[in-house]
Amino acid sequence: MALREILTEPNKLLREKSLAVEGVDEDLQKLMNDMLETMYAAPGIGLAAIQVGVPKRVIVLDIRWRDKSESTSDEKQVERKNPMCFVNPEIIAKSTNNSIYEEGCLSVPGQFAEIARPDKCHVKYLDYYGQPKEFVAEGMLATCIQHEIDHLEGILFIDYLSKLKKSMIVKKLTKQKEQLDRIVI
Ligand code: GNR
Ligand code: NI
Repeated sequence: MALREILTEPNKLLREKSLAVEGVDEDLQKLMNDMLETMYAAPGIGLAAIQVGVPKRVIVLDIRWRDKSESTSDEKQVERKNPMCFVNPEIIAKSTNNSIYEEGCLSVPGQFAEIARPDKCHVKYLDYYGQPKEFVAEGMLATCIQHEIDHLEGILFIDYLSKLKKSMIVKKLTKQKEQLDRIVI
């Protein structure tokens, strides 16, 4: 496994449409393992392949579930890893009800905004082994899957904000990048 570099806005690659994967082979499984390692290290709860510069329709997620049954006197919660991989994910149905979550994105560092999205979605995909699967995501998981599938279309959560808010964020990120470039030189 290896850590990969996460691209940040503004970056043309993040606006590219990712291509469907033909089938799951060892190389693609290695990509998914690297993406999970990169996501955990960030840390984040989801990652699309294009965020590490690979324009393939692959996403990984881990909405860690906290196990309260094992809580100690300190009400510590046991966090278990629950990695999920989705190849060629497609939303085949979504609810008309929306829910609002505060979203962030590893490609839009330090920026957060409340975004409304359908609160349930039915997703069709290939799993880590290339097996066709379907499931219904709800709540935070539904938001996260839609956020990741947006990446495959070159869409970022800031695209849902007003022009003014979005341009302020992009300006900030551009400045940050220019400052980083100066330090590197
Ligand atoms: O780590 C992440 N947190 C998050 C929070 C709310 C909604 C979506 C996300 S996904 C994000 C990681 C990321 O950028 N995935 O593309
Ligand atoms: Ni993101």
